[in-house]
Amino acid sequence: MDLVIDGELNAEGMRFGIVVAKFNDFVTLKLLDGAKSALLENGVDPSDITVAMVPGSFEIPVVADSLASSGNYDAIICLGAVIKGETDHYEYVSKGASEGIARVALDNQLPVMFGVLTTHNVEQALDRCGGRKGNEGESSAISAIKTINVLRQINNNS
Ligand code: INI
Repeated sequence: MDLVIDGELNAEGMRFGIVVAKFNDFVTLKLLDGAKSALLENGVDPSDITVAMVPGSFEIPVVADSLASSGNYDAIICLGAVIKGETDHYEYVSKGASEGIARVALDNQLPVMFGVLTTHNVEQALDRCGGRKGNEGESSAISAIKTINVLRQINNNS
């Protein structure tokens, strides 16, 4: 029979680092609220959540890497909002953030969530931080818990 490994949504005893970009904080602070609520609802102790603020999404990877390599966290949740402007800056910031975050995850063998919105306008961002399309912070927190539990099952079975 197939062995199917699936992560359950139980976060008791888990420790989380959250990195939040202050740029576009009218969006990112709502992502933070969503992420924290989801963690607390699923059993995380408030004292097991560390929040690190960074100036913009481009600075997320270096701080996420520092938290990840400390060994103090089961997952890192990265939250930002890159909103397209008139120049190419958006492309560089979103590429730096996404590629950097992916690298931090693999370099540290730790779930590092990409809760960075990359949208064409403010409306799309507002829809995704507690509006019509949910809250990306909340989804990232839930994904983090499930991924930790998948990795735990794999590592316990090997
Ligand atoms: N940072 C963001 O998080 N979102 C943006 O939309 C954004 N734009 O559009 O410029 C942004 N820029 C700042 C960037 O993340 C760095 O903080 C800055 O370039 C200094 O390294």
